[in-house]
Amino acid sequence: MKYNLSTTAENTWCPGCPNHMILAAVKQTIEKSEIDQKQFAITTDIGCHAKIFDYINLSGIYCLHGRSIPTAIGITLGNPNLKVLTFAGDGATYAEGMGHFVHAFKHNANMTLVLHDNQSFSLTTGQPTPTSQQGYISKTSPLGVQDRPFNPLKLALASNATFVARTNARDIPHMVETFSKAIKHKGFSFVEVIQDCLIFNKEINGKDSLMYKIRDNSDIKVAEKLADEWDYNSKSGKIPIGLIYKSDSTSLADKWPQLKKQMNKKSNTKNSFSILPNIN
Ligand SMILES: Cc1ncc(C[n+]2csc(CCOP(=O)(O)OP(=O)(O)O)c2C)c(N)n1
Ligand code: SF4
Repeated sequence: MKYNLSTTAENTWCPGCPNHMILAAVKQTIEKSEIDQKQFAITTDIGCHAKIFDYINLSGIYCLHGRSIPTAIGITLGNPNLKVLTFAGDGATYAEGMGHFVHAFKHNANMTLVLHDNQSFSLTTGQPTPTSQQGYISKTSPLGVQDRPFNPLKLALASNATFVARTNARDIPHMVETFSKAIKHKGFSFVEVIQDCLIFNKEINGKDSLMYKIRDNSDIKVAEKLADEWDYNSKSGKIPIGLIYKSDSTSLADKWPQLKKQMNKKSNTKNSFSILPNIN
């Protein structure tokens, strides 16, 4: 299958930003999938991560801050045959979009959330997010962050997630492996990508030596233990990466006869997402 995933948009990510590697891994995942690129649709949030919208030649919607998940769910309802990917930041999702994040597990629509977690609202110059570590000094926290960070993986598991994974933005093969599993999952797959920001919240960067790869897991008790191993607060402890939890459960499309009927129809890419133009 031939792919044309690049665009001519000027790339304004900082040189060396791991977002470049996430983009490369997403492109490789799509090429490896052997699925027609017209069968993919994306939504992006607002933030450094969201510029991926301009750098990958896929149809989609560049959403309001915190709203990329419900928009993606809407796309799956409009055409359940599409492979829907959402790109969002830790600020966007765990702050502004938190309600949508939690409910996404409940709805369990067929889609993948790629969460670029750099523990900072980077596009707007480094304000702390819900996963920023205690003591983080920024323009809006001159005395250091006082609150404890929360753990999104634990929250996902407590919200009945059916697919929770974590990967490393500096490890392209691991991202490709993890994203490939995520896009095959029936239901809502959540992949948290641990990502350094080279400009803001630099003290939390460079955690590669703490990361270790796990085998695919489908035992909820083991998943809870794995999720508990790193508290987002410090550079101590171990950070498990890989498929933390997967279970089979009824997806949103399976619950609705109308969507099931649509899914059984042979997909026609002309009808798939043609109201939204490709960017080149
Ligand atoms: C409702 C709303 N609140 C705040 C903003 C301002 N804003 C735009 S991008 C951004 C930071 C995004 O941070 P994050 O989601 O962590 O992504 P990153 O830039 O780190 O990739 C903020 C606060 C906005 N556009 N809309
Ligand atoms: S500010 Fe940080 S996240 Fe944004 S492009 Fe630069 S290095 Fe990447």
